[in-house]
Amino acid sequence: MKVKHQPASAPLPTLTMPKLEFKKPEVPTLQSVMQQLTPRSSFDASTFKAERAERMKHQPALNPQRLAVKSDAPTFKPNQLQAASTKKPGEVPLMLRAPVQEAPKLKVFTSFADAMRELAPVKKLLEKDAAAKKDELSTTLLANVGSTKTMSTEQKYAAYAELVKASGGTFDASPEARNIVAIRKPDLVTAGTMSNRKGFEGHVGVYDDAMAVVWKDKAGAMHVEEFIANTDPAEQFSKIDGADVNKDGVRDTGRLPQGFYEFGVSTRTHGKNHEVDNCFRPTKFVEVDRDMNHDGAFNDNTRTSAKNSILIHNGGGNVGTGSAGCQTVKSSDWERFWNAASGGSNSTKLGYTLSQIGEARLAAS
Ligand SMILES: [Ca+2]
Ligand SMILES: [Ca+2]
Repeated sequence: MKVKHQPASAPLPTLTMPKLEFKKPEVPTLQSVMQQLTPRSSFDASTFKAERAERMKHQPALNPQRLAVKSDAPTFKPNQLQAASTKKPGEVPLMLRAPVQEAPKLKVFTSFADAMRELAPVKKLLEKDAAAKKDELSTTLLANVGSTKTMSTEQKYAAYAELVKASGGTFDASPEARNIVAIRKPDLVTAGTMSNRKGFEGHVGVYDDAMAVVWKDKAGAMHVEEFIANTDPAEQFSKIDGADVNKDGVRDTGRLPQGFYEFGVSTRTHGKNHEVDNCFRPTKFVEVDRDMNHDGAFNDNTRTSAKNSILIHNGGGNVGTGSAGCQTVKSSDWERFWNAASGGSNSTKLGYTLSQIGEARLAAS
């Protein structure tokens, strides 16, 4: 083939560059991440209200005389639920089996003093005639659980560290690492006074649990700060936030079992104005004991996942504990708690130990 020679003077063809469009890579925004982490942040208020009104219609009151109104839906034991959810994966997921922090089976102490006395290293400390020290924590609070009031900071540090170990946990004694330790006085869901607040009817819960933040600083000095807290769900919020495990149309309130859990600094979105608050959130999914027969007690032998919804947060407000299962610190103590707990060198992954004294019983049992 003969190539036609083009004279050098001929104009060169004009080349046009294809227009390049640079697409911004899709980096998740803080908001989109928060929406994934915090289901309530994506709430549409009107839908939420309508759904809640519908749910409330089906909620039996937690009044023992009205408990005769029972659902015909079968109740499941945890192993049955697990079998059901693993056998037929296409069906309604009755239970979410994600990586779960297993709560170890623990001895239930009858009192804080009992717990402390059983622990040999602490026994020595308690036997010492410790000089009475003024404690920041209200005396009424620790009256429920024995008292650390007369203990020195070093004794308290040792006592809480032992309680962490006795609860199957790992106490982090590295410099500036925080440990959160709670002592629960268990309550029925019906604890506290009754609220008639629209959409939040029910008992408001009580702050009768203790929480402590325990650490050693860089210089090796021990620190223990104690707070008024709550670790039990309250009826007025559990109706709104609990999961309906057996799909009988009634939400099954969940309570975090005693044990050792890993939490990290996080935020939560709440309220009608979608306020964003600091909180601690579990780093892995946790399981909770469900009140399947809605009598207010957690003796139903049903433990299912609550994903990472069990937070440690400000109880907020003036009435009640603000908890549908979360671990809440009384508002007046919150700022001090947050400053003590979140400033640690291990704040993204710190141990939360929940110990328990006895078990709440129904009047009839
Ligand atoms: Ca309690
Ligand atoms: Ca029950």
